[in-house]
Amino acid sequence: IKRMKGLSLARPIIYGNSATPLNGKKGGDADHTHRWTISVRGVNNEDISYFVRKVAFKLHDTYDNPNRVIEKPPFEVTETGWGEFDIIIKIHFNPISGEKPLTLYHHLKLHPYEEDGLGNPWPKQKPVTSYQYDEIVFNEPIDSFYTILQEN
Ligand code: SLL
Repeated sequence: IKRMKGLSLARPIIYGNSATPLNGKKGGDADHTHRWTISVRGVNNEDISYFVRKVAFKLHDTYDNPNRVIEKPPFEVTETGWGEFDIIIKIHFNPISGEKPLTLYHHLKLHPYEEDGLGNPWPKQKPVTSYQYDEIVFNEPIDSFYTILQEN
């Protein structure tokens, strides 16, 4: 195994959630108030599967099968529910890379802030989003993985 000494490469990702109130529409259970999607994706929806092998989303234990492993893009989970909680996101990289999985945390956001910052209440039934930009840095990547990163 040859490593690219002194080199590092970064790849941008966006992770987080969107949520829409169900407004009484049929969701899952009767007490569910929102439909939401948690996702890990590339900037401008760039396909990240050349370096991401799979993504595991660990949901709250109130969900059936809370560990959701997504093996191909889009790396996302859509659910309905009633509450906010922390989602543990574990990104597994292309096995060629030899990189350890990366763990990220995201607080699922369902409810908008109470006001818009100008003193006006935020409409309760408006969809909300909570996304973060991040850069995954690969330090001294294995040469074959370096080639894959550069070619995509
Ligand atoms: C809270 N600490 O109390 C948080 C927990 C859990 C939300 C929120 C489950 C949906 C289902 C669901 O929405 N859990 O039953 O499938 O706010």
